[in-house]
Amino acid sequence: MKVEKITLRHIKMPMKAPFSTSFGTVDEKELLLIEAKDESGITGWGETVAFVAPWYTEETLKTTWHMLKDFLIPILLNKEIGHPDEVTTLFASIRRNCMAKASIEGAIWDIYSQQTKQSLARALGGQKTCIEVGVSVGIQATIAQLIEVIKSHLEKGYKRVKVKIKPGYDVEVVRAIRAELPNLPLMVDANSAYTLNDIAILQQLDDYNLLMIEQPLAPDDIVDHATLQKNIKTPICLDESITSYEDARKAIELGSCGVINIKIGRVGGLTEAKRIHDLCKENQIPVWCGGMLEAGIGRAHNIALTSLSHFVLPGDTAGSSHYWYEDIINPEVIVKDGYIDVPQEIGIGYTPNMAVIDKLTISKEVYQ
Ligand code: OSB
Ligand code: MG
Repeated sequence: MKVEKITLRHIKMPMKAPFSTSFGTVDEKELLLIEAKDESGITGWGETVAFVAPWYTEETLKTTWHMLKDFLIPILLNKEIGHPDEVTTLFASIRRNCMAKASIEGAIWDIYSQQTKQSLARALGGQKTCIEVGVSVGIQATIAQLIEVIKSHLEKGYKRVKVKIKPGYDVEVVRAIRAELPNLPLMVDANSAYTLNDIAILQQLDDYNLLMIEQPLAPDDIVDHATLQKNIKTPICLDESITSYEDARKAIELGSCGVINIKIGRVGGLTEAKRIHDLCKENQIPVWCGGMLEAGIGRAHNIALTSLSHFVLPGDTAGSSHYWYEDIINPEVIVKDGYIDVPQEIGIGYTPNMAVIDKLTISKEVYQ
């Protein structure tokens, strides 16, 4: 394939509820949609996951735009591409900027799956026909409110619940949830809010039968996480710290984690995500698919990835209606009894809803 035309749209979506972590709150989501058209007229879609501010990783909506416009799009336009894996090689001279790379690489995978007349899930090697999903609950104003929110999600069938923690909002929160919901599959995510000085607090969490504790320490650390893992029983799940296959290999070698959360944007694309999945499978490190409050295109890519066999734990890809009044795809992503059906149609299996996309578009640029 040769990509002849790329349209970038900057869209802004109102969220049903603000989402708060230890470092940031998102109350409306801004993102870039990448629409790439090849010489035969096939169109593939991608979505950026970077937030407006760099609180999760260093990338922002504007840095992804800059990278796409000034580096990544010029590299790809009119280049003959045999397989999406080649995109990673074409981008090898560009350091990091994983979310920018992943957004356009996802559009190439979409084109490739249509060109080869298979679902994106199948093109990636995924076999599952449905995936198990959990839900991530942001920091709430009170513990009582948090428990209410959790219960409402359980009624909808979600298979596990993740709650955000930060210093001062941790052991007490988990104790209160456990008192009400002793058998709930529960985990916590700190988004790097702790240091090794907090070992005593993190050890207290061992008493509450948590599935895992996600990213307790610094986003660029795997050494202190290895020390922490030796001192706590609960498995550590790395999120921010894993930005590549190499990061994952080293973290596994050091014993920095028992679980890895794979996010397509954080690791630079589906090809790298699949390599990390395969590595974890060989090393018996369970993986699950993380979320970045994606709109429909990103959500569709997550679902396809999660169809790979070693995504053995429920992910954070909740249904469209959990986040959005109106998603940008047709049909929307539906969760039934805690499961999402993996589309079997050619491509991502959802159609971009142009009426909604046009309504949400702030600006648009075409490159050809
Ligand atoms: O750390 O997994 C995270 C949302 C934004 C940024 C980082 C994270 C999250 C979530 C929510 O936990 C995942 C989702 O529902 O998409
Ligand atoms: Mg996380």
